[in-house]
Amino acid sequence: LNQRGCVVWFTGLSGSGKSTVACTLEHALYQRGIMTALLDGDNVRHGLNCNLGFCEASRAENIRRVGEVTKLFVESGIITLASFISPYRADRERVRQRMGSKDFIEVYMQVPLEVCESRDPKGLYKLARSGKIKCFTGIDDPYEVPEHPEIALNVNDAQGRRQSPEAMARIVLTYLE
Ligand code: GGZ
Repeated sequence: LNQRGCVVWFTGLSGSGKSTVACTLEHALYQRGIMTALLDGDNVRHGLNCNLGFCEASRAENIRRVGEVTKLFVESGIITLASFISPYRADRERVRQRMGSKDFIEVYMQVPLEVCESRDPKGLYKLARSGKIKCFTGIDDPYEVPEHPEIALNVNDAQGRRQSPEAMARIVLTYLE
């Protein structure tokens, strides 16, 4: 009955697996009877942030609003999972400062662009390469790698094998425990 809130903030390229791991982690927390909230582009950019695009200022505003929403959740004692590219270090750091550092767990999806691009689940990289989408992160828009993330999740494990979303979620879970 004694649950403290915090935000687990997933950052990384499109196709790096942020939402998949966040969803897997949410399921694991749910099974332990822990209340969670999951915020990602799908449920935020269609509603709260439907007026925002992908220029630097819009991304900053996207992350700022999400940061404020996660703060409200965390203050209610909820473990909040946020899954956003959040490509700018300054935007992520601003959320961290707002939250109070101890409640902000930055999880960097350390997946090379080539891997994300080869997955291309929505065909967006293909569109970006052909110039049909402009300012696509990793192609013609920047991604600033986290310098001191609490957790960096590598595509491969120590033996060089691809890690499953379950294995990655377990790493975060162990950290939370
Ligand atoms: C990056 C874009 C873009 C551009 C549309 N750049 O793989 P997805 O589809 O489902 O996730 C991406 C999502 C990124 O939204 P975020 O709110 O996470 O971005 S940020 O944190 O930078 O504000 C991708 C899709 O939106 N998408 N255009 N130009 N991703």
